[in-house]
Amino acid sequence: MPRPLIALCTLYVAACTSAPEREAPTCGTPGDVAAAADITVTSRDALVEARGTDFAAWTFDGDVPGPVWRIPLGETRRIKLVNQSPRATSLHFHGLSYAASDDGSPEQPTSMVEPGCAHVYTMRAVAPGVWPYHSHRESRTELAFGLYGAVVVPAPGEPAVDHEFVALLGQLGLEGEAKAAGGEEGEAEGHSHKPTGRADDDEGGGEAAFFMTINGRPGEDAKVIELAGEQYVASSEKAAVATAKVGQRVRWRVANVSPDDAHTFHIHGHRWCETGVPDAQGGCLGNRPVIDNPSLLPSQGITVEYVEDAPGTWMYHCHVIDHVNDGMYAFYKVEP
Ligand SMILES: [Cu+2]
Repeated sequence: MPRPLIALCTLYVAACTSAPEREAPTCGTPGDVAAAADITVTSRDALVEARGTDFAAWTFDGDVPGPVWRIPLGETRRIKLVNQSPRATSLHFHGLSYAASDDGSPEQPTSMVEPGCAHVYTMRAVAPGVWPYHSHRESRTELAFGLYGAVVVPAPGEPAVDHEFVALLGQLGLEGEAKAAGGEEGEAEGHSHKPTGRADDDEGGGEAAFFMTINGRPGEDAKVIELAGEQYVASSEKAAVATAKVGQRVRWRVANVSPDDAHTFHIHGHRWCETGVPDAQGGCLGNRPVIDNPSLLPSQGITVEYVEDAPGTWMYHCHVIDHVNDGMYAFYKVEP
């Protein structure tokens, strides 16, 4: 019998004689389980293939990263999180406007979603940008094991582009730490272990997995996320390559979703304005500088835009070389 039940039975002997084997979840917002929403997302554990191993990830909708949503400026979305994982999870949004009760942090307990429960977060897009979201129960571990995604709020009047890609710079696992992680005293059964990333992480022993990733995969297994209509779609094939043609206008939505590390975003053979797109003479609006390797601290995002002028197959990557070695790179092909 789980320890919490034993404790409960000590207090409520009579009740326990007829109590069911399993504790019913105590939901912070029980009415939200059946509530309507514009978007529904499910947290659940899943295996994610990375460099030939199955990484035991914590996910939104079964993959890493979770969905990328597009919300027009000024619009509101009711986003429902259904928790099918064995531990409490939440949605905590950057950059959007919301009531404190939808913060998705332990300080707002009704916005934390226990296993088997649901919560509807009401989010209003008030500022353009690429904004990460993540579970905020234990953010460091959750970001490292996959519980993140992003919201894109397009700037009003921004020009249509031929390709809009998303690149979320993150990781799978916590380098050098996961192997030592073990059960936590006092946690309820069913979520008593910290993840190691190995598919067999209940068995003990072996090397803990760790990768630096773009869109949830190390380089060899690159995943491309591209806007198709009003939806961001992730590639399903292995080693996907982002593609464009000379003369096309290309936009990247880039964000750092690592818990601790700063990243940069560099595309070989390319450069762009810190804000906006270079004019015909290569200058930038307001004399802002031309750059090719912006820095992103954790949970910062940036929009990159240029008119394609460089045929070839190019690597794009974080320029912290240790991160490249751990997998934070992918490829971009420009046709003439
Ligand atoms: Cu990096």
